[in-house]
Amino acid sequence: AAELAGTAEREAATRLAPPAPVRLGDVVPAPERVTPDPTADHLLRADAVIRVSADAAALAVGEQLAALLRPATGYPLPVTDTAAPSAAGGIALDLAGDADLGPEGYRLDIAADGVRVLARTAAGLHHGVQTLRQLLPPAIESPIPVAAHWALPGGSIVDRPRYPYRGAMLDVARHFFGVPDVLRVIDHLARYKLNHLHLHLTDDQGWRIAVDSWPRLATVGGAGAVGDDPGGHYTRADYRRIVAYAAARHITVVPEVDLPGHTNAALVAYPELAPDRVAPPPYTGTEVGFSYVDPTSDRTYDFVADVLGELAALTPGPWLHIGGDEAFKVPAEEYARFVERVQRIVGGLGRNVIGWHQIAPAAHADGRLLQWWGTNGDDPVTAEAVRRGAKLILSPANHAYLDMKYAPDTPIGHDWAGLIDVRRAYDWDPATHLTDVPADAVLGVEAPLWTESVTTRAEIEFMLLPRLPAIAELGWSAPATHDWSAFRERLAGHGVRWAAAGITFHRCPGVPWP
Ligand code: TNX
Repeated sequence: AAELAGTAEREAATRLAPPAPVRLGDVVPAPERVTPDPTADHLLRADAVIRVSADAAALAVGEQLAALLRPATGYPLPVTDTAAPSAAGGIALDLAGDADLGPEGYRLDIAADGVRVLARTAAGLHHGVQTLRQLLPPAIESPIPVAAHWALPGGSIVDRPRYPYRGAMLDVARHFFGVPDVLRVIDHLARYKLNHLHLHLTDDQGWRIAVDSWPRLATVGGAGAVGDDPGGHYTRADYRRIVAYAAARHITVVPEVDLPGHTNAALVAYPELAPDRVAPPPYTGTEVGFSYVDPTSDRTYDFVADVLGELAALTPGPWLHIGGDEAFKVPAEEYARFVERVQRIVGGLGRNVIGWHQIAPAAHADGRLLQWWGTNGDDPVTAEAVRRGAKLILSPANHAYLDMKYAPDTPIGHDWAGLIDVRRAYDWDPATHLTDVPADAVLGVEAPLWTESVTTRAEIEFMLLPRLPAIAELGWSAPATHDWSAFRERLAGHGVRWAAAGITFHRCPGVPWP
């Protein structure tokens, strides 16, 4: 009888309910296949249960879903790995689904009597949860309970990513950002289904990661920042916290130690690495290309092996980024020999090397990735490295550099690669961007945020949003979904979400923000 009453109650609620305020297709990045069923809207109930396959990683995704939904709904949303109680309903996260969903895909079914996410992996469930979250009313972002009709639009979504590497970079060297800021950036990545966080850990102005075998790198080299702003560094425990928080959101941390240039901070700490063995003064400006570690000294390679060895031990992901950009003072031959030797060190640590595309002329190493940040897609040196086996991450500076200004009046940022409004961030195709590079050489995309002029969390968010979702969509969504006018409509709804969540963003023109 109790069950019957429950059913009647549900039916009454469905009859009285207004339609779900969000449409099934209003998702960023755009899903591959969306099949709405307006008769199947689902009303999340106060007694809903989150039922998850009995698997630790899947249960962790279930707990995160509950943590996302509890503050605004005020519902208890218990997470269980046991069969649903008789009143079914609620949300199921199932490790099942067709093989063609791949390692990150998911299927989401929303029906009047329940919601189900199917995926072959916990990563797929995680991405499905991000979609689910976007389909609830924007008030779901509120940190405190809101009285709302928590409706989800009926139908199904089948979705998987276009590229396996979808990233963003945060430069913590020019300005230092503490662990809470980095975790917050990870949240933004997770929301848009990005799966790599590249941390630019070292540069002329600061060394930001503790290295036990070379302790002065962090204590001395990490002391300053651009413009005499406060420095800082991550302890090993800090870095582990970042890695674990990212991993829980199916994001791989890619640590970068920029070599052989961009090393003034290291030289201040250890003058023995400098070509003239003399400590330079700490650097707080924003010029590039003047510093380098001595590529002809064995001591330099001890340093590189120690630093990368410690970093590899702290980093579960397969990548170590060795920088390689703008070493203007190192002769080409010496530079190539340096990069080749460092590539061997990385290989010896069982990791794949990533470098900015300046490392292209060096010999190929197995699994090597070049991060291309040019502004002109006609780049024969990079194309040649691809013919020798390199794969690419695309970060074209005139589309994907989040430190570029949106418009001439943007209060912070650069313009050396041009102005990048959200349309410019969105309107390019990774598959055809480079001349004489086949589409299958592109592993994915990354949006770097350099921080010479970025000093606070709010400024990070201002530069990220709304451009990060544009790059995320290029990395995730099928080319057939690419459509600026549809994208800006979908994006517009996210402004309300960011506002509800207390996230700063740029209300740029060109997007119909409500
Ligand atoms: C170029 S992009 C750099 C960085 C600067 C950036 C500023 C790259 C690999 N090197 O050192 O921060 O421009 O936009």
